[in-house]
Amino acid sequence: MIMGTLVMGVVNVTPDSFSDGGRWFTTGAAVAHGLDLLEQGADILDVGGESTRPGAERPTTEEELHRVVPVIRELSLAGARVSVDTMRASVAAQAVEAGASIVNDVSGGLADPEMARVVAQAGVPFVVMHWRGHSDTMQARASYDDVVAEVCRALSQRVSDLRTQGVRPEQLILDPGFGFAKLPEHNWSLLAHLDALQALGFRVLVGTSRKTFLGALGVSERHPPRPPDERDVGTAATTVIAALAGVWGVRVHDVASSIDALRVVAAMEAAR
Ligand code: PMM
Repeated sequence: MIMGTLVMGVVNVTPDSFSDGGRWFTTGAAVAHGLDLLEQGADILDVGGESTRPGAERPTTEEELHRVVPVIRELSLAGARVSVDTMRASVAAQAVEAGASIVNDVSGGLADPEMARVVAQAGVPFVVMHWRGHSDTMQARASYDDVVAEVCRALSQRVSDLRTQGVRPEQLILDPGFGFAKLPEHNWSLLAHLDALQALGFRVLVGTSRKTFLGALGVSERHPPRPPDERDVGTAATTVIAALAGVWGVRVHDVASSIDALRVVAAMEAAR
């Protein structure tokens, strides 16, 4: 941890994630990638078996389990703090059994009515992301009058619903859901107003890594939008913004550049 901000490294065990789909698709490759991210300084490894890119098809539960459980088991045995990125309660339960100590649900418990019960029983931290529907339809729902106020209101509603379902407030980590039912201007507003999210009084996770709104900067006739693997410098800049806002963690693909960015912030803060 640098500057009080944790770095969560992404381990996508999927054939089709938007930025790294297929690269770590076998158990061995995913575990090796996770160990590499730990070496680079990741505090948490976020293991997911379902791509949430717009338009992606969902794997079956069996397929998702087959993808993530062996990877979680091996990385946990190697001493890593692991989160499972899933919308399915049964996957979350088996992931926790295999060693995951955080559940990261991009639907914040909305996609599976059993999720709240599983998380309440497991007692582990629960990342609740702002979500308006599965990836096949989410961009059609990217309409807001005041995105910051509406995301804060929706997350507050999730907090109270989850509490009535037995999840304890200290388990909750809130995430505004960059790129999920959001147009570029919505993502920029949320990034500019992380303080509003922090003011809800919970830990906050920021997941801007390699997202489309970063690739769209500086586009001109001579410069087409950047592909995902050329968005790490932009991502590291958002890590600086998130750290200055005091967030709990950033979820990133390229751990090394965000660690460097956090070191810059820490050195600057130490000189104040
Ligand atoms: N984004 C993706 C997947 N999981 N989880 C959280 N909490 N926040 C996010 O912003 C988030 C997430 C999509 O990115 P990927 O396909 O590259 O993993």
